[in-house]
Amino acid sequence: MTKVFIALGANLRDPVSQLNSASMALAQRAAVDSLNVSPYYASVPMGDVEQPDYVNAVASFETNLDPIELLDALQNIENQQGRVREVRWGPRTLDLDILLYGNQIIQSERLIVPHYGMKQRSFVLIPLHNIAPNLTLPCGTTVASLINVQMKSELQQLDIDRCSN
Ligand code: ROI
Repeated sequence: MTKVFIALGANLRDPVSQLNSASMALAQRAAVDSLNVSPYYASVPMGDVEQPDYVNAVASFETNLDPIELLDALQNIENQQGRVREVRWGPRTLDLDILLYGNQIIQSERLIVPHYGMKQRSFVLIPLHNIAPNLTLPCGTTVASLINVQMKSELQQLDIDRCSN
């Protein structure tokens, strides 16, 4: 079994419902009782494309899937939830990114892990820190050390009933 961390993001078609549905779909791929989902956060879109605010979260679970099987499973979930994304850096119904696959460093054509942008993104680091406060990345850096005051000001925790299983 390997512990994996997945970033969830959505900004179209009721983003909170998208994340709830995705969490339930992830639970079906996760080892029993191993799924953890962070609080949900509203976050201002990163990038220059004019688009609605995002809802972001991070999930972790234990899995027997190898990295590419996991990637395929995530893309299936995105597609099942009717993912539309025409514009690069544009809005999407659901984005599921592998942040971490155990302590592995993966650089293949389809998959780069750790996720390339995760060390700079408040909407990844803060929910990741919520569910794994003592986590160290494969490069040796702790998640806690990457979070600054500015990042905390970029997110607003949503006070809603989220799906935790
Ligand atoms: N911006 C935010 N705030 N959250 C995201 O999940 C997100 N995803 C993206 C881009 C377009 C880079 N911007 C984002 O893919």
